[in-house]
Amino acid sequence: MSNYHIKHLEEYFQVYRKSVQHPEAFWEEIAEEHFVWRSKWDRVLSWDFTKPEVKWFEGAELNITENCLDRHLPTKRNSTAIIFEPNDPQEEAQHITYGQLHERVCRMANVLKESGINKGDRVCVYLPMIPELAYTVLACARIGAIHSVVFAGFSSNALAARINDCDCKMVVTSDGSFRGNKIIDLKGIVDAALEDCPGVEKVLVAKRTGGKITMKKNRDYWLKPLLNDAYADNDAERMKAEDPLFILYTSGSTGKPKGMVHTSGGYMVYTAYTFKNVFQYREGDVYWCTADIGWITGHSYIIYGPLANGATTVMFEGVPSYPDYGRFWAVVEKHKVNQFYTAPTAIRALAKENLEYVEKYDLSSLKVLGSVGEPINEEAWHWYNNNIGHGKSPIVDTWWQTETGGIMITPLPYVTPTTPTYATLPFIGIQPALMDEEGNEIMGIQVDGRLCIKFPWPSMARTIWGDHERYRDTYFTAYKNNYFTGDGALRDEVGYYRITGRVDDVIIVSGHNLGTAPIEDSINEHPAVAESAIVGFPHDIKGNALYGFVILKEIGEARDRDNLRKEINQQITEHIGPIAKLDKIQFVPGLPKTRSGKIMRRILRKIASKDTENLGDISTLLNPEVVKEIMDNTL
Ligand code: 7RM
Repeated sequence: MSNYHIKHLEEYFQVYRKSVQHPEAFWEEIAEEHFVWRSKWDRVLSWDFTKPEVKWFEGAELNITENCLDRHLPTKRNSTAIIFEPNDPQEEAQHITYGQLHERVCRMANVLKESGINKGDRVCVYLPMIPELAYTVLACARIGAIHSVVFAGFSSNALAARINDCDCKMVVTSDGSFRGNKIIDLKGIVDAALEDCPGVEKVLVAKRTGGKITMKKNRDYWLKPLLNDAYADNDAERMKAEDPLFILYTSGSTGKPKGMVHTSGGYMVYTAYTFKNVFQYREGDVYWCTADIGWITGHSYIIYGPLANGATTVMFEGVPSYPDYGRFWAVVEKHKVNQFYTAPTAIRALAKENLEYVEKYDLSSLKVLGSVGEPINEEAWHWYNNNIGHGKSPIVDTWWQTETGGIMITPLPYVTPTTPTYATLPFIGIQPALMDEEGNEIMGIQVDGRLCIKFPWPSMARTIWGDHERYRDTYFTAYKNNYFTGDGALRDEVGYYRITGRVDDVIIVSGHNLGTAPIEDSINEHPAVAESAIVGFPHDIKGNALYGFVILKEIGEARDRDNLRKEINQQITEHIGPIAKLDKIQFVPGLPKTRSGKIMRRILRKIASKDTENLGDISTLLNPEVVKEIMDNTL
């Protein structure tokens, strides 16, 4: 039996048991048999959640890019590592082989070194989804520089804050980016940001749009000529397993963004192992994750996890709606995608559109469908299952976080029977716990509580850059000796987990704890509803009452609003009970979303409570304009 590739349910339970009973022996075997190390560890794991301190494979040396690139060369030099699918479908896709990827990463590594970047330096990467983004991230890892990728949709202020927080010496960017029919002047945004970033010495600029930009003398350099002049070979730096690999910022509910620090060895082992099993990736498959590399999903499941397995990974520059709403399915057909991984927000947006956009394409290559980022509501799940998977491709609803580095609770396709809205079972090695408000673990089945993790796993973030205390306070103080996720979850009668949303989304109405997700699910099942978000607002008698923001589908637009309100509440009463009925229902054109597609309930909560003096920073929203529109029409 190979513990590396789990193929049926008994095997899952058997390997799971082993992984929690003998975690060190278990992870040692995975690490030893499936990766190359320059030197072996002295100790598999040492940990103390009170400090908190976690070390995996201490004493070992490796380079993650040797595992992602060099070791595949003997067998895969001419196999495709990355398929680059451009924004414009008329532009030709690029099939980048492992041989080519290796060479380009080596050249980029040499460029970074010659530009004065040393091991341990921070490099900010502010690039669109073009191959240079992959080259840069991997080149940093190759020389031991710490990459900090900032999603290239963030504003200059947000960019400057992230550059300064970790003292980046360099920014790698492009002249501009293509997104749908828009061209964005990325270099202009970088120039504005750098007015406030005295520590940045050099800017390397990839050419993408050919737009007019200004190049600052002795600071800005075009990348292409540097790459052409660089040596095509580069000896990977020996890195310690616990050396930082990257920093990735994630926004907290308050305060400045947190620079989560991930390290090399454990992150590699866990992302590779989860990739193999969660997507049941087989030799020759084509895998596509639609996330941006600016998010953890892109780091772990476009770059590191797939490449560590020698997989073919699609990198898509565009958006789901360009040139029309069929683009995802056109790409699936074109590249014969076998595993497709996206977010519920994208699924809901596409489900709103005419089915003809789906039916035009041959989706028979698909074997596995994935979902990540927020709870997938039941209606979206069925739409995905019926129209994309044709009932034949299991849906893996994967729960995890920037902080966890890799997928934590998930079905394994063709292994774990799935249930809509359930992330199902913990991945191998993961020990979840549900806690009550007093900090006691809730045992048994058919219970709900706050989701914690009791035992370290290899890819957990080790600290917040420059603020270890905040790391401890945020994740390790609420529940002693546990990592607190910030999410609520329930465990059903077979032990499956359902994530009910951030615990700050729990609303207590007349003493009843109501999770937002099940109520939104119920609303979304109404045929006229496209999407919804509910929040609580103060109520004299109930403590809190529920306020729903509802986006209608086209068919709903023509309907009588008061009737719709009645029908929605009727439906909630049937699904959940009268306690979950909404006091107010406002029909809105859109919901305020973060750039990774999560609804910003914080803003809706303020609007519902008529407390709009201080909405906080809304500049990082995907659609700040919708906020005013909603405010002007509050009930
Ligand atoms: C991977 C990612 C993390 C938060 C997390 C949850 C929510 C993510 C699911 C989910 C329900 C899921 N990282 N979340 N996946 N909720 N079901 N399958 O999204 O750091 O950006 O966000 O996202 O609340 O804590 S993240």
